[in-house]
Amino acid sequence: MKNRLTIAMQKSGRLSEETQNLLKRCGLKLNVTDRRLLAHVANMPVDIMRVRSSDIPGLVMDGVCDLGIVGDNTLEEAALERELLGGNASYAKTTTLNFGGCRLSIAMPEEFQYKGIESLHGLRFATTYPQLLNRFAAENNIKVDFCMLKGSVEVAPRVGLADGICDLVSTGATLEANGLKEVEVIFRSKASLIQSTNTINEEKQKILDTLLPRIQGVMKAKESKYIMLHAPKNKLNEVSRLMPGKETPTVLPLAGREDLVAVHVVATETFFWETMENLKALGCNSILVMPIEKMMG
Ligand code: PRT
Repeated sequence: MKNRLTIAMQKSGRLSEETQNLLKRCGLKLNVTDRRLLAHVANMPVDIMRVRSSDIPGLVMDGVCDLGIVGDNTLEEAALERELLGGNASYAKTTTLNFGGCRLSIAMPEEFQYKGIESLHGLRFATTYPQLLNRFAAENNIKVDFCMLKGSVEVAPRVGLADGICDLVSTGATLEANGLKEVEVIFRSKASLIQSTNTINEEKQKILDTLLPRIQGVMKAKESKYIMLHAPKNKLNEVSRLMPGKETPTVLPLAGREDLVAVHVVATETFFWETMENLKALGCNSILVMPIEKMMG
């Protein structure tokens, strides 16, 4: 594997499909349908190591893998744990990816009288993230106890294992189904691309220099939209001001129309229905918002 770049990704779970899609959109031909831990990319000198999420930070920090895609929650917890144990916790965060969004929150039974962070002092929490919980407690001058659970954390208060929980939340439906209410968000997370701080050889660096701009290009394209519309010539300034992002619009003549022009722009920010309605109110029509597959430059 000396001259092949190794990327660690979650084998199966919430991040695995999005990670595979990202790599495929970067042009990597990967076949991860079998049970193999190591999958070879057919068209690039890249290997994909498919492991549990919690193993990814360590594999990158120890330089076993050159890159890893993992949730910030898992990464931060692992880094804090390594720092505590005096291990190597260094890595470089290359890009925050736009998937895997969630928050690590403290949740208490519905009937709990929450009167601010101090009302959590002395309580016991079920969690998979003791380091992040401890850091939050220390930053807020409270002391808390914890019991480590790697699954079904939400049931802990009901069975008398803990007073509350500290767990990941995305929609909040699981909390609600278990009679819990979110009282404090202690960490916000997304998936990230991380890189080992170990020196790599020239061959691997070349692969990295090709791959990283592609990953950034895919991410940028995912967030961007290509907008086309017809606008009244005398309203061009107002139309330009309504366009999201900082790109300068392209203005093109329309055959046989002196009063209208075609406006094309890449919007790097969310293009809201309200903006479309405001454009229409200015006299624009044929407003099209299209996804972009790849972007570079
Ligand atoms: O199995 P493995 O060891 O690989 O790791 P894992 O157990 O962390 O896997 P997985 O697939 O559950 O989660 C992988 C990563 O997805 C997490 O580390 C987060 O970065 C991210 N993520 C995003 C989430 C959630 N959203 C999420 N909602 N991870 C877990 N949840 C769980 C949460 O623990 C709770 O049980 O979903 C439930 C709450 O969801 P809502 O929508 O009801 O609020």
